Amino acid sequence: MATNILVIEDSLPTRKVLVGVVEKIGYRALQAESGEAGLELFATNAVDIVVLDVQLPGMDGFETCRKIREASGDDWLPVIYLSATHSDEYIVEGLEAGGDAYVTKPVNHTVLEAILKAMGRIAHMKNQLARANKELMKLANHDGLTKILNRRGFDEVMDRYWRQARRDQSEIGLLLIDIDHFKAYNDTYGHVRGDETLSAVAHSIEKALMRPIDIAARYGGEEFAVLLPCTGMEGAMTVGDRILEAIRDEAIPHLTSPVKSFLTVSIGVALSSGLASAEDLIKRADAALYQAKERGRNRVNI
Ligand code: GH3
Ligand code: MG
Ligand code: MG
Ligand code: MG
Ligand code: MG
Repeated sequence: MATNILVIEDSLPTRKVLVGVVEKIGYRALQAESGEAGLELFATNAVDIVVLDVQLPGMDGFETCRKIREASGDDWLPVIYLSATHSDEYIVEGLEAGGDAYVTKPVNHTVLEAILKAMGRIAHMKNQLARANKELMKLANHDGLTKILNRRGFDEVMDRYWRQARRDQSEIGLLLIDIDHFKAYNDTYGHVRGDETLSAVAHSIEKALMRPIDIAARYGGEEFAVLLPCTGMEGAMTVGDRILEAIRDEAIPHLTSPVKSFLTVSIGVALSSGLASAEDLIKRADAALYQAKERGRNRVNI
């Protein structure tokens, strides 16, 4: 991926020189002639490094740097000042405003080139770390076997949906799905087949969900959870029936099941309205699931 340098410099001749240095080392330059214009470009482009003139009409370089830091939040990127002012206090002020390097004008090409390359290395490392972090976050929130969200991922989404539902006074439907007589399944077909079947069930559940905001998670061993934001009883029951149907359609043989000769699940349904917390919602779905088991399994129960 190209390294994008945002060059903010009001003097056209100087800007041309700076762009020349940037392009010479293979980076791409985005140009702005004021802090305000620079911030606009910053908001709409993936910028890796900022080269920032300090003496600018309107907002000066230090102020521009502060605004860039505000706009990027936790996402750090190198900011290099260019300034004709050599005073130590000035340099300190600029670095305290969030800058990372201070190059005096007239700009020595070789020095700027070296600083850009050094900052480029740091920016590159930072981007690699950010990517690795994202990948790790994904791993941390997903189940290795079924590839759907795990309990931790579920808890995060639940937390988000719960707050959203409270804000706009909407309802959340929760389904807890437990495979019937799965211990017997493992005993009959072995754990490897058991694992494959768990993945198949996860896949069937996901296929039964129609909206992108509906999420499925592996809640525990052979137990799954489905969160349905902005959904009332009718909708939740419909999804529950569809999941039951999808797993029946798979017709995974389970000859030692006392329920059917193929794999079945039991589903407990609960709604958020009137409940004080997400924990209560889970408790309620769990109680409904328990009853579904008691009443003979292979069913959706409120
Ligand atoms: P019920 O109908 O009451 O739910 O009966 P059950 O046998 O499904 O329930 P129980 O809780 O007694 O057993 C759950 C089984 O699920 C036992 C466990 O070995 C199996 N299991 C849990 N996680 C995994 C897994 O990751 N892979 C495999 N193969 N089996 C698992
Ligand atoms: Mg200037
Ligand atoms: Mg059990
Ligand atoms: Mg079970
Ligand atoms: Mg269970």
